[in-house]
Amino acid sequence: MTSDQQSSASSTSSTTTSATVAAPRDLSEVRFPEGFVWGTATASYQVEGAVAEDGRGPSIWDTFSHTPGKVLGGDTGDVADDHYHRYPEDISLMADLGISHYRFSLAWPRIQPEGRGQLNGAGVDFYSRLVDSLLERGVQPWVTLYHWDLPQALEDAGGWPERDTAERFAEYAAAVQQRLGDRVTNWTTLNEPWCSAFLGYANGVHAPGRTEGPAAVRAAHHLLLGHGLAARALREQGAEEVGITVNLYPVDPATDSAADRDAARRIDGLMNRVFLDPLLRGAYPDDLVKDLSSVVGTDHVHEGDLAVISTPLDFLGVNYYSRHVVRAGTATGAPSTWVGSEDVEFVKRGLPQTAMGWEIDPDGLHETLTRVWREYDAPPLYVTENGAAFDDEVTPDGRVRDEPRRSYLERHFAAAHRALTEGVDLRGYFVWSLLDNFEWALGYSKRFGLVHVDFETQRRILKDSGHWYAEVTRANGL
Ligand code: IFM
Repeated sequence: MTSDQQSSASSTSSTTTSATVAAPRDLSEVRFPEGFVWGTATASYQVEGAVAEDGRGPSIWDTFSHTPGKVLGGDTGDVADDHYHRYPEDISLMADLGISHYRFSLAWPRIQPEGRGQLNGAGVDFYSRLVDSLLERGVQPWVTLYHWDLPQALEDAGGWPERDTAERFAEYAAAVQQRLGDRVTNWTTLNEPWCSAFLGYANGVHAPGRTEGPAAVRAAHHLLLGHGLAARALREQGAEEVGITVNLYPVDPATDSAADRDAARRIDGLMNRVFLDPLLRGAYPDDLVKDLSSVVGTDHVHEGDLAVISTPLDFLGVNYYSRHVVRAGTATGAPSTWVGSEDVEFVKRGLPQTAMGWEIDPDGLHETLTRVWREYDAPPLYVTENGAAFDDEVTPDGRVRDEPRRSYLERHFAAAHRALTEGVDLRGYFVWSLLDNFEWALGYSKRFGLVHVDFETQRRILKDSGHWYAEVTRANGL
């Protein structure tokens, strides 16, 4: 995107820019710009359940979670939060939280059970009802088209390592926008393509569970291509705001040695620049292409692909959870996420961690936002996910006193605000997650919600952090 395109994208958006955000003297003075978007996020397979209802086809996550040994405790998304049936109650909770936006994903196999062809009317109707109910309660729908639940039929045909999957994705995106585009203005093509490509096809901890490094690199390219093709199709059909969400990490070397600095460069390439550069500069980074040359060639990158992939964005979603600190080490021979850099080791710094074992590093959010803003010609940014899992407990009085989550969020909101005061055009923030839900390979063992869910009874309880978040959204500040 050129500077002209960027300023035109900015000027057509409904929210104000960050130019006038003053630096606060303390947390109580942290105020976000007028129109700042406050939201919560979920994803279809993590919350919906109802996997065999109303014509939904199987996804790779149904297959994977039903394969013994793949998900902790044998958990599956068969019921999850039963959001498919309980969405009216969940929308009431959103209203209690005072959020203006709800970020959710569409289950592609609910809409196209086989991943191609005619739409399943009952699946579309579900999302249509959801959108209508949100709008009735004054909550704007923020739709993600793909949050990892690929129709199994497409995986059977080769999955994301095959170019055809990108074409199928664009068709699905265009078809669904025709049905919901009269009420949905914000369209995110993909959530965290890094996870789909590298956790799904390189180390296999996510569906479809393949451990083929070269296939993972091809998958990353076809995810990007699918994004670009879909973005163009959505635009041509008049979609107002089109973007993508990537998960980014600052990557630091453990020491100043040349070997550790090179390890950090390589992981930054595989984690961040592999997506940011094609999307925002129209090219893969030279050093990454060189790093991967012994693993996979570039035959899968066709002429014109990068122009499609770098179709201008109206916004970029950034998901942030922690920082990577790395050193050069020795490959173990086990399937690795880090294709071609299997020798790199990840180092802990002894910081407090969430229940995921992720070190808590709010400065990393500030660093990520300012880096994207300064190093790339980026469109307006949104934090589309940030949040934390902790081992919550319901006390006998029916409360969840999750002070660690409240404090985590407060520190990250303050870090995002700091980026705003430095000129980053950050337009909104979505907390992950609205509800405790199916945390992928870790099943129901990790709770990220602002709302506690009893998975036996489906009873919901707004946690203390949720009550606090409601104050933040109403005050538009801390
Ligand atoms: O639960 C996930 C979500 O689906 C994608 N981003 C990270 C979250 C926490 O792991």
